[in-house]
Formats: sequence, structure tokens, C-alpha cells
Amino acid sequence: MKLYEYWRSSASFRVRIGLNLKQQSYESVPIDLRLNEQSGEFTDINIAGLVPALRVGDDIMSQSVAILNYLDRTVPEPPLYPADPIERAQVEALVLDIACDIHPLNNLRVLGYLKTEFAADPETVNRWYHHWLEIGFDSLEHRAMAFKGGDWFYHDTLSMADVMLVPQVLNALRYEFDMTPYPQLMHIYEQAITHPAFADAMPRNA
Ligand SMILES: N[C@@H](CCC(=O)N[C@@H](CS)C(=O)NCC(=O)O)C(=O)O
Repeated sequence: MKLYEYWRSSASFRVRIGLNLKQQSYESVPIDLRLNEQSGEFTDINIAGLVPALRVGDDIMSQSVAILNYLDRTVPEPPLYPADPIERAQVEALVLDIACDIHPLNNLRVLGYLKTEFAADPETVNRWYHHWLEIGFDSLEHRAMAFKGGDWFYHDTLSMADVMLVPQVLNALRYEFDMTPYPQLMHIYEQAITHPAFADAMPRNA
């Protein structure tokens, strides 16, 4: 397998965690977002110009959640979702909270567009970033407590919810977002990054 990725990309980080959890070896193909490589030849791999993408033989998959779901179907252990349909839907909702309602608003190209098309200065861009993160994390903190408030996001069992949360929290810390109002999210993050699958996937080790 070949993973097209950028070391600092949170969507790539999700897939690295999944590959580690499933103990799958892969070749990393770096796509440097600072050099805008995602808009060059890489569009032959993913026409959307976004990392990550995973090549398996002649087949290419995009979208981190689709890739992780593929891994979960092909390598069932350890499972990324609960077996019970209701519980699975609850974990999927946490995944979508992050993948659909938080991450896209703060993506590189969105922040770049604010700068180039609306002349937003760095402080304004930061306000935008923090605003959407605050709305997203406010509800995630409540959900984390409702789902028992243990060491992992959902009922104290490692799941896709953690695979999604950890890169999003790391990204928030990088953008100097105040995590004080989110003690449970921070607790999950801090204990998760001691797990080898998460620790080895951290951007510094990519
Ligand atoms: N929904 C996509 C999001 C992918 C995405 O936004 N990737 C970012 C890095 S985290 C990217 O490639 N950004 C390039 C850009 O914004 O130009 C997924 O989960 O794979």
C-alpha cells in the first residue's frame, strides 16, 4: 500500500493511526502542501487535490474516512466501530461531527481563500478558525461526557471517534486554541497519544 500524505495534515494523520492500529505496513509518498504539490501531478491520484489518498495495487481511494472504513472491512481486528447498530451509528455521528462540521471549515484552502479573496489578516483568519472550532468542540465535549467520560471517546473503548478526535485536537493546539473548556477532550487526547498506534503516527514521526 502507498499512502499519499502530508506530515502535518490531520486527515493524513487519521489514516496513519488506522494503518498502525491494523498493523499494516505501507510506503509513505509525501505531498508537500507548503509547495502546493496537491494541485500538481498529484491530481492524477486525487482529482480533488486533497491528501490523503491510498493506493492498493492499481486501485486508489480518497477521503480519510472511506480509507479507514476500507481498512476496517479488510482487517477487522481491532474493530474501529462497535458491532451494535445503534452504537455504531453513535460513533459514526462523532466521526461526521469532525469530518463534516469542523475540519472542512478550517482547511488550508479555506483559510487561504479568506486571505486572498477577502483580504483577511492573520488575526482575522485565526478568529475564524477558533470560532468554528469552539462551536464544534463545545458539542463534542458534551458528547464525550455523555458517552461515559472515560479514557476513550466512546464508552471507554478505542474507536474511530478517537482516530478522528486526536488529529483535530493536535491541530487546535497548533493554532493556539484554548483547550481549557474541554477537559474531557484533552484527557482523551493525552492518554491516546501514549498508545503506540497514535504515538507512532504523530506528525513528528511521519
Ligand atoms: N475530507 C477529506 C479532507 C482532506 C483534506 O482536507 N486534506 C487537507 C489536509 S488535512 C488538504 O489536502 N488540504 C490541501 C488544501 O487545502 O489545498 C478527507 O478526510 O480526506
